[in-house]
Amino acid sequence: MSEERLRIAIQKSGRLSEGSFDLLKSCGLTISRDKDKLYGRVREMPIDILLLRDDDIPEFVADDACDIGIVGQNVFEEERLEGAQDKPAQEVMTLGFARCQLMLAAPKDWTFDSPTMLEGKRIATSYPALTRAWLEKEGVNARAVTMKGSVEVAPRLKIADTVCDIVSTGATLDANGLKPVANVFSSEALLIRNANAFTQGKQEIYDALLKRINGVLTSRDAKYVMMNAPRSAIEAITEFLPGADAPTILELAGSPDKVAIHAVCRESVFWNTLEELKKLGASAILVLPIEKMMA
Ligand code: PRT
Ligand code: ZN
Repeated sequence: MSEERLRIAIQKSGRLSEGSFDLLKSCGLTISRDKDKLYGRVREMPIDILLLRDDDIPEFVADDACDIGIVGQNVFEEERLEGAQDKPAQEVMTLGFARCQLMLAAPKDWTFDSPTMLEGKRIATSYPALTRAWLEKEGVNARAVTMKGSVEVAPRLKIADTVCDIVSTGATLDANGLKPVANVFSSEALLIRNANAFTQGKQEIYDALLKRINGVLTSRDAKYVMMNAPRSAIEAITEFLPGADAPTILELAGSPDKVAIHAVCRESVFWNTLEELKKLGASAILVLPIEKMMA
């Protein structure tokens, strides 16, 4: 039986891998793969996984070798600006992990007050297209020098005056005597797809997977919040609940002045949220995780 299968490209190992595997797992997919192989097979749905270097993912998806893929926005946008493909892959949605920033960084002893300070300077980067686009937007005439790795050592080696590199905690810059001075591009993991229409079979698998991904993303920060509160405080509490739809209000037996309020909060519920709710008169506040959610 020839069954159509959707092919997904994800990073084999690196900073996108764990988040990509976790997302697929949260969608109820188990991937059987040999450790060294470049290929995985999903048991629950007709889906194959190709494990690649992140830089190859946009091209594999653009070329139809894979149908969809997960890649950093930084890599996707760099390749798009370079115009590497005739018909580039399309962005579907951001996925909320592998967040980082492409930052312009300068030696710590620089007093950096404006991008015009970069006029005539050499900037070492693995992202020359993104860097040039930013320089153009800022109206600065500087040179982007392409380096594939160890960009942060370039100023010390006098290869460049400054760098434009990916920053997450900032520890690497700090250890190399550099400080971030301007955000060139903010990035997170991105779902991309081939630009051509899928066959009906593939489209059905894609739609089913996308529904699950959406469900996972919306329930990730969501919490079910329950509390008791004075009837008079319903409005104030409802307004305060982060990202909540209309809450459910329930009678409390034997307490005509009090109600139970139940709500789904779609944004993070922090300790200070609970403290504020308490100030508004809420008591017996419970915050429960939501495992799955589908609109
Ligand atoms: O082998 P392959 O080519 O697949 O992987 P890779 O080594 O090219 O990429 P990888 O795994 O390092 O990163 C994949 C993607 O993760 C990147 O394209 C970004 O979208 C995202 N990401 C998130 C990061 C970081 N955080 C990050 N911190 N990519 C790189 N870094 C590096 C950065 O280059 C610098 O060397 O980490 C260092 C800075 O980290 P801090 O914490 O010291 O600031
Ligand atoms: Zn890479």
